[in-house]
Amino acid sequence: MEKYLDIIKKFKIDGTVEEVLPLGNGLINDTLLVRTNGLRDYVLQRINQSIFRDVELLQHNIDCVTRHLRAKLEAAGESDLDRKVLHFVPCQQTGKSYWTDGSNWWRMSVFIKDSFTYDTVDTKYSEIAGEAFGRFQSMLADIPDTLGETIPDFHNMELRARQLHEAVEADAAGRMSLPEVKELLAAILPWEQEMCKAERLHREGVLPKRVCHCDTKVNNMLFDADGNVLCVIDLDTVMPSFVFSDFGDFLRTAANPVAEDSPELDKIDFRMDIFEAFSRGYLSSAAGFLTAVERQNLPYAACLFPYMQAVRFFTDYINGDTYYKIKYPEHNLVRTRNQLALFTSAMSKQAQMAELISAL
Ligand code: GN1
Ligand code: MG
Repeated sequence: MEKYLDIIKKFKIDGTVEEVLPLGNGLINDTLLVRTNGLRDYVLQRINQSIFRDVELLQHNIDCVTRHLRAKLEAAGESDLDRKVLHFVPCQQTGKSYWTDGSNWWRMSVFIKDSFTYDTVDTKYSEIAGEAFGRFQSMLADIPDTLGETIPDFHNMELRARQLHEAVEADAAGRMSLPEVKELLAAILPWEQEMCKAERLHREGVLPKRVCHCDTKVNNMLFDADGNVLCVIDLDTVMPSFVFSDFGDFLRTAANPVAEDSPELDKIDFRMDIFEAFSRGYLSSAAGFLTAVERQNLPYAACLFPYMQAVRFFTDYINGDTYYKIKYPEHNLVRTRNQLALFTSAMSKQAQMAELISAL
């Protein structure tokens, strides 16, 4: 705890710190809960600068988004705003929403009390989450600020495919000779062209970029004790992207009966009940702004995200585990197999997904 106190002092917080505890299970940043004797507790995060190269841009995006969402909620007469939109605490010296000593970047936000996250959700929660993510996108549709891409081409499948090819070529960790690696590569490659459809549609001028969340994992949504959505968290990746990002990434986590790193492949079956519930919720708030091309391609989005995640985990394994936090040496390989199994299952249900979407 001692090592954090000096950092916490840089921010304008109420009360005296009593405890600093680890929080959540993110794969990128370090996240801590700061308990105080005052009215509010806080979340302290060290931003992973090797991944988010331009932290000022990242915080600029977050400042714009939280300001815009807050103003919208306020105008709609909502109360309890500090629980419905993230509130970053200013730095004492600079007033900015982060503090840096030049090598590490930190930020603090108000901890949202009596809130819950879930790693798995039922159909009821999926529908609520779908409505909430659709509303999030629609509230941000008229944001006046220009947001930058905090990780350029973050969800660009062509880039992810290229990174895989480069990793294979470089073989930095000497893993390309492993039979299981060869086998996975052979299973991944045939789908590459088909999965790069979004970029083609964008080049043809029929698929727009909109402000998206880009990390709509189930556990990035806070619920209150009664099961109502409080707010969307983890805004690091909020940036212009295809709507597929938010639709696909939620289903990637929610429609998988097991965790993304579970080795129990035989349990993996893309859950159509979750797909239907989430789509119903999402379309109830997003139908107003979606184009026909976006809507028609939602089944593709449901397949794209497990595929892209498989490619990303696999690339990291080949590179020697330099990106995602791992708990054991084969972790990224297990994650790859899991995501590939989910992708295969989703692909087999594409026609059924399309029927459901057109019926909604
Ligand atoms: C990372 O840190 P976390 O768990 O919120 C990753 C996402 C992946 C996810 C896989 C910036 O998110 O894109 O989908 O892991 N975030 C970044 O669990 O790469
Ligand atoms: Mg996260």
